[in-house]
Amino acid sequence: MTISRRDLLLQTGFAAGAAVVGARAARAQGAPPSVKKAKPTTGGTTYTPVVVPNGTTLPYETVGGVKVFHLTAEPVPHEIAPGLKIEAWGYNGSTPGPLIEVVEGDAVRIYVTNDLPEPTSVHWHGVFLPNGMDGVAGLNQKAIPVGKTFKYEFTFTKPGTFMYHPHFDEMTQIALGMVGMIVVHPKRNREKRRVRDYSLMMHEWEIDIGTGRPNPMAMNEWNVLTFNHKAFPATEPLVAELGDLVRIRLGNLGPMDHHPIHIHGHAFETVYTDGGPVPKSARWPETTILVPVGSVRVMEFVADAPGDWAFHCHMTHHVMNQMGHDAPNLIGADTRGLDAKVNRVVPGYMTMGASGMGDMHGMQLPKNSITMLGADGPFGLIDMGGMFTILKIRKTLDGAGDPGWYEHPKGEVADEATADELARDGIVL
Ligand SMILES: [Cu+2]
Repeated sequence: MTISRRDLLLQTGFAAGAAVVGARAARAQGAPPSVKKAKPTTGGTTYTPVVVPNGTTLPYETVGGVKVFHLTAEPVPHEIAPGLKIEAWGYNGSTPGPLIEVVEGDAVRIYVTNDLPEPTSVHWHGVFLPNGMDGVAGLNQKAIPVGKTFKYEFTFTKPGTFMYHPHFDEMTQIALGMVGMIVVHPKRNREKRRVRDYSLMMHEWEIDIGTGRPNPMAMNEWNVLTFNHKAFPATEPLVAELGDLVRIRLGNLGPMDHHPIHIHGHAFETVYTDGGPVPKSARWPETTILVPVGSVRVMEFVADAPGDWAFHCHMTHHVMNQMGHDAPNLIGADTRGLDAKVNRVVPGYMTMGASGMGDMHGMQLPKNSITMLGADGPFGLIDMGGMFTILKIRKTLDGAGDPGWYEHPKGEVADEATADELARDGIVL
């Protein structure tokens, strides 16, 4: 039986759920509501819209068969997580910029207005286009002066996942958040399952504690790591029902860092890079994929195990926030004498970190910082922040929103061993 994409959408109501999520995110960002409907495009192709956790999709108008988009590059106040607000730069009130979502073969006209305090340009990373539309200021075009609007015109000739970013003062503009994703759906869709399609952009920031302006001069001391410019627990979960095909499009336009992104409970295959589709014969199963700077990796797998599965960068500093860096190493140190002395002038003082960093959560945080955020989970503290989110797989979902914590079947949660169990299995303590 052949099931068309439109049938799937009608059967599942997934598009409607995505629209709600997108609209809510758009309002939160002060951006216009996103267009999240599956709609026929050139050639009658329909597609399952990509869900952008914590983000939006760029609306368009069709004029004479051409999809017309408008990006405005501008300063954007942004909240990385509750407690940390930054002065970022982005597009259309959003950082990262809204997703540009089109279909293979679409002709587009993308207007770019520059409301930044300096010139800019837009490079369409990975897209095949005429040289003069490639966006490298000085090489392919004049930089877009402050206050001016430029026009890019080309046709998306190959399907895939690509990105956009400035190619003028790249170090500053990218570090301040001017990045975005592009999804080009294939003209012919062959998916036989319902698809949950997600887009996540990775980024790293240096935000000194108490400050709100990310430091573009940083080269190594990144201390805030994000998915779609949010640090856990502000990252919206990814959701799927058992049997769904999950596609996660990972883009890395961070300034300097590569990210080994790891999934729990499942293995995936990489089906696209920003170069195009990966042939079936060249795929292999993975649980971690390195996404280098300036790259896209698109993973696919079938959601075949219910639960709340961690999905995160495996670099341990990348699931920490600001306090995980530059702190003195006191692990194993006996600081009791020091504590007693400091207590004479600072009553209640206690040196943190002597038995590891887990005890630092819950300490009083400096102003505008997420030094040790973490989050309350169903079993206590989840002591990771930063580039961390949760894939929530359920037998059935009520819409595309957060279904809450997973309820484990009895006997399927690790817990303290009883004396009887230890004795039965000959474990001597
Ligand atoms: Cu990382």
